Formats: sequence, structure tokens, C-alpha cells
Amino acid sequence: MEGCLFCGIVAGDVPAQVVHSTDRVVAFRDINPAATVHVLVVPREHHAHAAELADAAPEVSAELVTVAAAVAADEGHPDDYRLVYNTGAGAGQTVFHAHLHLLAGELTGPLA
Ligand code: DGP
Repeated sequence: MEGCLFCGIVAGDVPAQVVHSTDRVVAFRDINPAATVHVLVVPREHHAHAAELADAAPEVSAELVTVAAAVAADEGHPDDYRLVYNTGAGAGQTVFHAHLHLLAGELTGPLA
């Protein structure tokens, strides 16, 4: 989607530290980490938020969780991590391309 930051990252037009990618999903480090491990897992296809993604592509929605688990394990936290979706500006969503926050290790700041 034109003008979407995370579509730009998925396309490789905006630089990001990508840690995992599949045909349908990309995972990259959050630019403003709130934990020692803070990775965003996003669908390649644009959907505004988690519920819209789950409605349109439930299998991709599930894949975000399995990719997050794989990244948590790769980062040394196979059994202890948090998964967060902010949905709506009132809940702190600032980028309107669905993204799952993976947080592990020590919390170092608030989630935007
Ligand atoms: P949310 O507040 O749930 O919409 O989370 C958006 C997250 O995106 C926030 O934690 C900061 C992160 N973010 C914003 N801009 C960039 C960027 O240009 N690159 C990366 N890697 N992360 C970004």
C-alpha cells in the first residue's frame, strides 16, 4: 500500500534489521525497542490491524505467531516471551499495517 511504512520495509525500500522472513511474513527489529529483544512480525500483504488480517487470511495470522516463536527461540528465549497487538490509535497503534510485537528478555521501556 502506497505510503505505508511497513509495506516499504517488506518491499526492501525502507531499511530494517530483518531477522526472519518467509513467503508471507517478515520479522524485523523494532526501531525503538521496549525490551532487550523487540521484534515486529508483519504480513507481507497489507492489512490495517490484527483482526482485519485474521478475517482475511487466518493462516497468515497464525504464521505470525509461529514465526514469533521461532524468532524468540533464535534469540535465546524459547519459553518466555510476550506477544502484543496494539489495535487503534487509542490503544497506541501508530503504524496501520498489522504487526505483532515480540518482546523477550528484560523490559526496557513502554510500548508506544
Ligand atoms: P505500534 O505502536 O503498535 O503501532 O508499533 C509500531 C512500532 O513500530 C513501534 O514500536 C516503533 C516501530 N517503528 C516505527 N517506525 C519504524 C521504522 O522505521 N523501522 C522499524 N524497524 N520500526 C519502526
